[in-house]
Amino acid sequence: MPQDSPRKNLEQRFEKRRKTVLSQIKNSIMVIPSGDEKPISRDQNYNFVPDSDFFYLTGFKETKCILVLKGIGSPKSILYLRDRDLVEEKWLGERIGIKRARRRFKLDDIRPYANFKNDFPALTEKSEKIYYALGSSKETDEIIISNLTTRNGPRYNYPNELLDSRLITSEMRLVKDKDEINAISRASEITARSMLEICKYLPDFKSEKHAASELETLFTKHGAHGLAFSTIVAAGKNSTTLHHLPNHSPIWKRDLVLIDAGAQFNNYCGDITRVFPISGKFSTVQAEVYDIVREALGEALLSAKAGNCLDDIHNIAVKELTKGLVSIKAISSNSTVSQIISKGEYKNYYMHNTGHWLGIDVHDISPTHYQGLQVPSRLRPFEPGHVFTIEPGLYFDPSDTSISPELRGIGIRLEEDVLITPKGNQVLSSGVPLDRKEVENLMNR
Ligand SMILES: [Mn+2]
Repeated sequence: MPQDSPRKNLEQRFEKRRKTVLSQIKNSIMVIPSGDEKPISRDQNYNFVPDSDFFYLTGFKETKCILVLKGIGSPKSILYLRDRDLVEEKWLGERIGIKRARRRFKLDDIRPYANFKNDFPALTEKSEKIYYALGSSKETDEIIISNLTTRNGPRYNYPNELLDSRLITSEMRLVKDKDEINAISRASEITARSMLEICKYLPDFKSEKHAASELETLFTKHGAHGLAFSTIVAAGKNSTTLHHLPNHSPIWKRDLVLIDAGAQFNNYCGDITRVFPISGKFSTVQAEVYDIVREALGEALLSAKAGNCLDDIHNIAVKELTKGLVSIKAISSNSTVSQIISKGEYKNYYMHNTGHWLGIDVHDISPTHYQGLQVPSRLRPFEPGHVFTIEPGLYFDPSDTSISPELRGIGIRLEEDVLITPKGNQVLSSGVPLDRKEVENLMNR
């Protein structure tokens, strides 16, 4: 039997996802724009990134597109996009156009973008609900709102209810299919490999900014398509700022450097954090803090299995970190660990959650319901195919006089990307060592 072409397989995957949506929106319609360009200043725009749900359902990345999934009568999927325009394309690059899109996509209809506004009343006739995420495109917002707002409502034969389309897509996107797992694994591998290669050279770089650029160049060299988020390179006390952006100040010999970065592959994200000692060796106090965070990550990882949830992972990490805070006397040992936790005293040094879902978005979309009830996604039991990060940390403010001077300005975070499997879990980011001695060895290669 001849094999299907990769392109055809790809299109079947997106068609399958659209059919899953269509089976859930009987007598209703879903509208998902690819999103608008966002200006930096004057006539300059940020790099265009398509709306994640739009990408999930089409695999397509052009601006000014609208996917319409119509669950009224016989289910239909329609894509609105801009036709070819050779003058515009001369400036902005080639686009697919109506004719080629009809050949490529497994959609029921392809129509010109400009027609959406006039088509909208006919599209929604007899529809009960519109599923649409307000704010996803200004132009589409306006069309939908103006059609829904009437002084003589409720309307006969047209939808009177607007529901967030993400109620459906967030649930679908939580369990990753084989292709998605492959893409996240690639993004993670590229991130790990690049970090492994760069850490030895950290003492040679002029600044955090220089290190960040070199790391991003390695991502590209190893096949990344982009960045999952703004690269964090934080030297010395900058590591106590959770989302510190790299600056031009030099990296000193005594510094620890925290790198939290992620490559993007096929629009899927990796997200890894490691901490490297520039001198090649952690000081005694740095080593103590590092080992506490390492231990918290190791313990949390043991609980990353089907049936547990992000909250379980967080509670385990908090317990380990708190025990450590007592052992290094950052928190007084007059109270028990559970008392310290219930009073929240550890939050001075650990102020974030221990993980987040990972996917097309680095903080991937979280569903709000489970088995028909409103349930926060941190209580959602893990299932095979869930992918998330585990990232405990400890941060000692440089100006905190309640702790010993040696602790001040130390920030350690360690982060792995984890896939839940039928047997337990698989760490997708294992390419960079975690154990302190091994990290020191990397620096002294
Ligand atoms: Mn993260």
